[in-house]
Amino acid sequence: MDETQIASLLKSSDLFPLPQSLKLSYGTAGFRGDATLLASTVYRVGILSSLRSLKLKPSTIGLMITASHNKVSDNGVKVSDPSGGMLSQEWEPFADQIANASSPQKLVSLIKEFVEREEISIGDGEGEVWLARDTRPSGEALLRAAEIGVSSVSGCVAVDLGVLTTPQLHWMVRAKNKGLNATEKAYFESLTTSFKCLIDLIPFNKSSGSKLVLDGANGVGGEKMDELLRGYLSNLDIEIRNTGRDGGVLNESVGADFVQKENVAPLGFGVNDVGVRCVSFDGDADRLVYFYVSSGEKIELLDGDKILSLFALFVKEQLNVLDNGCCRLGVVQTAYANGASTDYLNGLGLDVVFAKTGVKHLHEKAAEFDVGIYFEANGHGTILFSEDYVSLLVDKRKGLSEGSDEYNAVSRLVAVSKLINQAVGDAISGLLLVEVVLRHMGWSVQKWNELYKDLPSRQVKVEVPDRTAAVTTREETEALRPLGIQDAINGEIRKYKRGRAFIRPSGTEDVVRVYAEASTQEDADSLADSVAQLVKSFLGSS
Ligand code: 16G
Ligand code: MG
Repeated sequence: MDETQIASLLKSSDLFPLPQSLKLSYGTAGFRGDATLLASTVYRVGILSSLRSLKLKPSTIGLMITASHNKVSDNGVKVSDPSGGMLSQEWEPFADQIANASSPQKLVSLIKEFVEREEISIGDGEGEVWLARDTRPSGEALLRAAEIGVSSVSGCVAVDLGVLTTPQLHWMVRAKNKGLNATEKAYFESLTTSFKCLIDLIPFNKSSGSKLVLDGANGVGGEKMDELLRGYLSNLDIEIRNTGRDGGVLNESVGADFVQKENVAPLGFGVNDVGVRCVSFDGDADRLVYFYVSSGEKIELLDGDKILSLFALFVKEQLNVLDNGCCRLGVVQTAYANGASTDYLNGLGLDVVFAKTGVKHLHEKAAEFDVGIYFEANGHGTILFSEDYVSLLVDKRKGLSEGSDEYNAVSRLVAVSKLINQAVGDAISGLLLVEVVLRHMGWSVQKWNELYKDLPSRQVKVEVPDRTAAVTTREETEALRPLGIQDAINGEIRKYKRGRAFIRPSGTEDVVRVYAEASTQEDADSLADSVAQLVKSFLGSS
């Protein structure tokens, strides 16, 4: 790094002093916190993104400003790698170091050291970072901070894409680096073409389907869905509520996280909607859950596990037509997946594997298959198709007669690979695929819900002096530390029919989480309580 570069970094970082007492960790989903404290963080992540772009040149990196389902006064920042996936975990420690650097001098010396170690050549290359933000009012100013960070690295430019959903940005970054058309219009067109193709391939029931009501969480998802419906899919019958234009507050008693955690209808939904198929997005539209109001405020929730099961069934049906089509199909869940869903998927003869909580971990496992389907119970997930497998399908189709069962099955799989976001979970593309599969099966939301019945479950969180004292196995199903706690938990589990429980330190909050399920709600509650007691007695309560 030459003197001019060092001077430029020192000068721009003076504009963004680190607030006192701020201690951040890149965590499972980037940096998050109170928006008023984040300018220095976002500026520094701008620098990191430029360095990443230079390291992998020629490449475009994505930088998204969002705090997803968190409250509106929070914000956050995360980075998309050229593949459209999350920032490589190898760079996370550097992200933590620079975000917490106490002074401009310290910051610059960390950068200098890193640049040397990683052999990044600044000055002779061109770097590019694409920036986007969700609808939070703090987003615009934070985006300016990111721009300054990006352009303080010599040769790097920031491109402001304005308001987008998180998965749109990931999709566009991926497309750009593959040399494809990478505009928002191209995103909408790709979704529209593959959706229409799948609808045309529905064997009998070509009805346009009954109305769907979308809860947009008062965020970017409702807005973008509206654009898609107006501009591209005008004959889809979807009513959008909680658009954010009618005075509602982002994520406040609305959205996928609220509906899934509280198991109640979001604001704006109630008795008039009994039995109607409804779907909730989260604040940046990378999660979705379906539900219907059963009576009053009560809902039946169709969470990520149920969406996963629906998708797995559909993909498997196509593969069966092809005699399994030489395909290694796998499904990936986390320890939070309801045990009934895992039983169901095993019953379909599927290869079910478990990953640690957090999208990047599920994504990595799913990518090991030809077709890997992953979902967290909270509604984040997608279907990954390996490029080799898609090429194999496309070649295979050439030898099949048009309109044959095999030809149609191959065409469906190829269309799904284009519809469903290959970079990250995407509520808009997930919604379109659920709608296709329901029509394909001729199913109502109630019929879909009957695939299996969720086991009653309970989640609680325990505040402890040091959550890192709880250490788990890789898949988080068992605790390795504190010593002895797992035996004690097993002792509790044995007391209940179909009992299952685990603990894990949260990656986003200063707590240890407890999950329990059992054959009745009372048992699940009581198991959760006794495991929470164990956490307190082994780790102390704060
Ligand atoms: C983040 C993760 C989500 C995970 C959650 C767990 C991403 C994009 N998001 O929101 O996948 O379920 O953290 O939170 O990776 P926890 O560690 O506090 O339980
Ligand atoms: Mg989200």
